[in-house]
Amino acid sequence: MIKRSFLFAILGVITLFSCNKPSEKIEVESKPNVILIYTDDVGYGDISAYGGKIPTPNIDELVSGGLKFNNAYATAATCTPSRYAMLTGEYAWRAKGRGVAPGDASALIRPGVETLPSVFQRSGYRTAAIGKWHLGLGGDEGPDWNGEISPGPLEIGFDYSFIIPATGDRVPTVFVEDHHVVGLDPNDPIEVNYREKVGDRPTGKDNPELLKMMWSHGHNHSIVNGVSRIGFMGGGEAALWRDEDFAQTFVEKASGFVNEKSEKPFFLYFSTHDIHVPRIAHERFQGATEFGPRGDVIVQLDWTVGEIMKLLKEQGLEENTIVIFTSDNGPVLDDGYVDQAREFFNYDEVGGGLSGGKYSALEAGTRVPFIVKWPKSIQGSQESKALFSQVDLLASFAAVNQVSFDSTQALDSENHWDALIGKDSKGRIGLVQESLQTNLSYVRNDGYKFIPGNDGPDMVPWGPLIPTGFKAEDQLFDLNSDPSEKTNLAVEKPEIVKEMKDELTKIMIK
Ligand code: NG6
Ligand code: CA
Repeated sequence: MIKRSFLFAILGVITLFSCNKPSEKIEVESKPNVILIYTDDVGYGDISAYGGKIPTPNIDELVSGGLKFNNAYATAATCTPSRYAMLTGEYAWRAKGRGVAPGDASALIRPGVETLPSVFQRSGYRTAAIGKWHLGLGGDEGPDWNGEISPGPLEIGFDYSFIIPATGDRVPTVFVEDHHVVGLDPNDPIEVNYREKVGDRPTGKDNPELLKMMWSHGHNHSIVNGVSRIGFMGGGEAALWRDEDFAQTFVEKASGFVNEKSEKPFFLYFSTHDIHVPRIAHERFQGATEFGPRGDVIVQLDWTVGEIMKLLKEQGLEENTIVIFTSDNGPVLDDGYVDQAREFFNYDEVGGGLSGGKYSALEAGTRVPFIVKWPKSIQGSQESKALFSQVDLLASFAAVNQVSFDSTQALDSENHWDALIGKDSKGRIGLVQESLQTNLSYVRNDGYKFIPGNDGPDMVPWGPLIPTGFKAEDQLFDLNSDPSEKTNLAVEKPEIVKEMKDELTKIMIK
């Protein structure tokens, strides 16, 4: 009896795991390092190689030395669901509670869930997460800021982590390294509350005269480093970060990780704070452009990429390291602070001519810059029109490493390794985009896009001045001839609407 159930358990495991046919095996001794530079709120038109007005020579060098995608997507128009899907291979909307996470949220990805970093670990890589996290920490009770913070990145496939727990604009305003807040004085414990005031820090609402950057909507709770945040925080004085130091600190931590002596290749999930709000560049980048703080943090982001590439060069690792540069969602101008972004930029330019922006169902919400550089195997200055989703990184890296993954968990991840390295110009057949209030739309590689009719608001309700793309009636766009989604073809082409509705439904009930 025991033997029989054991056998069934083994069979169960075997059927649970699937191994997509790998396109190419990478021999152990030549396995490439992988750095995934995951930027925050960088729009399709923000990088100069994509037409942006702020020069980004270091990022542009990834393009001249690699492959630039024109049809690559984040899975969602906000951070948490995009990151969730990319790291797990499962669209975030498949379960509730994976929207923008508060700063005291419990871990959204729990131990035992299939993840991109665990695929790398099983492939013999050492792994690290450095930068913004925003996927919750701790068990059902939430994170214990004054004790051991677990589960977190280390429990889901990362060997090392140094993170902003949520976002720069949310408390607690401290770094977490592995399981602990960095620099915390045990005699001054941290208290965090998202409903009512705790601690004795002044707030942006009551003491705006203390601010170095005024809030415009939300963001008027505890003041730390002259910036009021979302949420209240008491204590933790010795551990507080300085926003100006984010970029430098993350580069230093990345350098420490890359330079570690090891026989193993590495996977580094390097998730920048730039160019999310509050946009407070280091003093040496303040005024670097004539376009205000948003321009300055783009320059700082470009510097960061330059430093990462320098690090690889110094170590002789440039040739066989895959560097992927992309963004978690589309661009936003006023996202809650008065930082002149609205005066110096407009949505048309930062979205590269696409409509909408962060939060939106329109293209600029999720179509993002996506660049892959790998000198050993990818020729420079290439462009790809392949339809690629960030959710596919997991299956693609599993395939090329010839490791199995749990496809019942990572059920939306497809192996598009060939598209990723420029050998396949088609990519996916279709992909789902998640926008505000978990509304879904669907894009196909023939260029059609379907936004189901819904009763959501016309504009993002709280202040960024971004159209949601929602309408009561179904919408169909031909992105090939109408990339800015101006002409609704739904009435003219009911058969395509029906087809796409059915396809989307099939994916949703998968
Ligand atoms: C919104 C915040 C915005 C930003 C966003 C998350 C307000 C009014 N707005 O709720 O500033 O923090 O959440 O951004 O509070 S994301 O890129 O991490 O998804
Ligand atoms: Ca974001």
